[in-house]
Amino acid sequence: MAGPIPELEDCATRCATRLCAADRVLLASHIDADGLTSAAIAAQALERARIPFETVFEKQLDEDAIADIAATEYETVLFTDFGSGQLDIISEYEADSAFTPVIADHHQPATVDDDGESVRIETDYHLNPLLFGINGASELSGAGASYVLARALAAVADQQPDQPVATDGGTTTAARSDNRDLAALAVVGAVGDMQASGGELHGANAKIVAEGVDAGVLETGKDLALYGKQTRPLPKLLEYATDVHIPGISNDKNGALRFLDELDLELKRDGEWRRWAGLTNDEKQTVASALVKRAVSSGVPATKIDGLVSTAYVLPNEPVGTELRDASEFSTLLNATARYERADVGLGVCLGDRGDALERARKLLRDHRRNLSEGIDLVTQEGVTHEDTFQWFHADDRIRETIVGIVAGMAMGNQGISRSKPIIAFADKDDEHVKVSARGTHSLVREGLDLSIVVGEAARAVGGDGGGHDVAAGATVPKGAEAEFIERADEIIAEQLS
Ligand SMILES: [Mn+2]
Repeated sequence: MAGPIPELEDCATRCATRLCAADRVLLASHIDADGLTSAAIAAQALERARIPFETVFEKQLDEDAIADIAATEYETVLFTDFGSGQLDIISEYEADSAFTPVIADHHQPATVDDDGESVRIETDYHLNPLLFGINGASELSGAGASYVLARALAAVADQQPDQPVATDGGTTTAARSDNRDLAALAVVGAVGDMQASGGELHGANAKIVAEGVDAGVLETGKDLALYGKQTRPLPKLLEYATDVHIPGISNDKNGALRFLDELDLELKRDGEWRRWAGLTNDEKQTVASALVKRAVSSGVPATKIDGLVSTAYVLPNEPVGTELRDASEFSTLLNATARYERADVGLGVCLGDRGDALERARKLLRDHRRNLSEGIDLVTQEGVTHEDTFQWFHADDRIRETIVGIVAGMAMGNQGISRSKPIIAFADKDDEHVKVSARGTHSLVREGLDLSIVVGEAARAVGGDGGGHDVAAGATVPKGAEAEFIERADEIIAEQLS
């Protein structure tokens, strides 16, 4: 049986064969939307292959976490959505025969320094697109790598003659499942890892999408590129859509209402605002054309207007009007569970728990949104301090360090908070450390801003560490080092934007 990504086939089969040889497996995964879907895919594949396993989650796979894993009785550990970057530590345990690692990841593999040359660390069961010429940032996620492994597991387990065939009266026996139904979760993971650049998934991801469509667990089509098509009431869908700013609608409650009112459309049903997913195709067309017309007439450039349409990934077996039906809303729901360290809840939802787990996940997302809006209000009311090249605020313990970066980004453009300067936020991490989060805009990045360098260098200058991306980065610094950090950051940003 051919897998979805030919380049990875041999490696995936080798990993799957190793897993099938194990008495039991410890499954360790990252806590975020991609890591949760990775774990859910791997868990279902292991179960269908009748390999006993237990699942653990880690926010960061650091030395302590790996030591804890090594201290368990498990002789085989499957790492998903992390492991590659920690291969330097993992390989030491492997050399000591503490456990055999099997890795399905898409992050940059760790290297060792050999006389000034960085050398790749060899390990037998390492499934990572980067080792096979496939881009791990844009073409395959951790969930995608796990899916490739799951497909191979189905094929390998199917060939094992001693596997008793399930006789639960179902039409498809678990042992014979080809695991293509797990493609929907792989797509949710990829979307959660922001791999749908330019409005759609590419390369290896696109091949997984095709398998999901074939298996009947995915539908794709061009649709409005707005977040919340399943769950947001129409006026909120338009008001909160800020990726493409449409004057008089985006961020404008009354404007969005007026725009809808002027259309010949039944806006409410049974006293409730209708949602995009519940509109007929004709009604969708009416709204979309009016939206494009408004964008054109208010001078939004054509390239931006193209961005109003993108590929939607729909999970057709989930009920209309729920987060779970839309890959992007599904991944947001999972991220909410991850952000508050409720991986158990996120995993439950991925595994099909539509009762308790789904209820809890929704509550976490509601609470998260409330925390964000309270955070934004706080920053806007208290204002920011303007340095020459950037602006900053210190939230102390009033905004959680896990969301202070998002709050900073969302507050940009509010009263007194500029969009033409980067913003840096501080929040207490623990008694001795402060979390630093920096956010910029794409137009600042085009002018030369690279916040990963700013935050990394300034943090290391004051005894901390950090990094990230050009447009968004973070660091941890010792408490009390903020003033020095600000001074260093000001110098570096000045150089970048000069
Ligand atoms: Mn990932």
